[in-house]
Amino acid sequence: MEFDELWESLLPVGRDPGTGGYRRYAWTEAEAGCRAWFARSASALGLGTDYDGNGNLWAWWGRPGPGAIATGSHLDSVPDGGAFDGPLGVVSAFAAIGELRRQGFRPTRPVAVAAFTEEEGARFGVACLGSRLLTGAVDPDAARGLTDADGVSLAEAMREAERDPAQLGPDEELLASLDAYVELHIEQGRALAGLDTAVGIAEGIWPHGRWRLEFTGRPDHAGTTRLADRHDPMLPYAATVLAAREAAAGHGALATVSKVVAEPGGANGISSAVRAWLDARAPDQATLDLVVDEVSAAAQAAAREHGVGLEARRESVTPLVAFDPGLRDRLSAVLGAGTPVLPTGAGHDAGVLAARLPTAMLFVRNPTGVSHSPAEYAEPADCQAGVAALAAVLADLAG
Ligand code: HGY
Ligand code: MN
Ligand code: MN
Repeated sequence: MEFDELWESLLPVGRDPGTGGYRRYAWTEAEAGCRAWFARSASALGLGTDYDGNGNLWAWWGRPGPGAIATGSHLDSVPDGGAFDGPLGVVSAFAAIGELRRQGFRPTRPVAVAAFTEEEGARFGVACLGSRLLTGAVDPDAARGLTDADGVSLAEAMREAERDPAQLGPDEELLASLDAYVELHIEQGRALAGLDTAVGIAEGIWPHGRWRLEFTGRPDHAGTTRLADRHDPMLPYAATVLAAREAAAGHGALATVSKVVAEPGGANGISSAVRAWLDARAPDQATLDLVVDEVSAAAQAAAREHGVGLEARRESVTPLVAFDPGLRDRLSAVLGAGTPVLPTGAGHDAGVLAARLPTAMLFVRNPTGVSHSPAEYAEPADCQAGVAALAAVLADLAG
């Protein structure tokens, strides 16, 4: 199948008709639709689909085994995500294999297409959960106990989808069979936008992480409680949002508080609790630590000032990733020495797998740089250029 047909067939799955964004959360019906699409697309190429114990999907061109070259990305989305973040890598992987087949190319090694589960961490909070479990970066017991916003655990959600959560955990045999992983992804910035090239190569990923902050106050009446008598968790929460912005601006980093839940959520009452998530990213670990320390000190000081409790918990962190220099050079040799090499602040499964095997990434130009939004976009010709680049890289690595 060619790119357009694959792309069009995935496009309607999990799209919210109101916003035009995607809500493809791990182990939901929308995501099951994506998994079914994956199996159908693999089968149209004559490839079978396997699940690993962590719920990641694998389609194999050739018999699974040592020396394999893997490609792919993820199919889950953030709330109201765009069509490209994740799916572009999976669709391009199948399209590249189709293209290589048409060219009469025969791989001398197995080639695998992977779709990693819960890459965004949108449902259970831990980003790149599928690849972290695969590599042993997350404890399977802790993972089974993760819960979504409705209190449903990962173990329950997997059982509901007829997968066995007892199988969660590192898969050394699968990892040992992979010689390299190359993930194609839409660029989540505008570095390529002004250039006359549609495809870039990733240099590395900024260290980043996600922290959950729970401010606990005392619920009371908004119309009768004197200001001096309140223990309002909304106030230290607000101070924390501003402190995050200030710390990021002061250190050349990024910090965002975007997800927030106020309990019980009455317009005429003081909240009992406010839960918020801090996302912080920086070019190096020392800067990231500094930003997080400053935000956390400000949150604690504001919580104290308002007589509010504060519990902070780290949900997921990814240290600095420098993609394998040898593999990167090989990609440059295939795509041309002038191919731009770009850093990114966005996390990827390729960054997690980098701890265990050589990994690399290709970025496809994003004219506006917008991502994690229904407005995310790449030109069809640039997507085709991405497929051609990935096909050339796979031919080089697996030929
Ligand atoms: O959140 C991220 O960095 C990514 O898009 N998963
Ligand atoms: Mn994303
Ligand atoms: Mn992604």
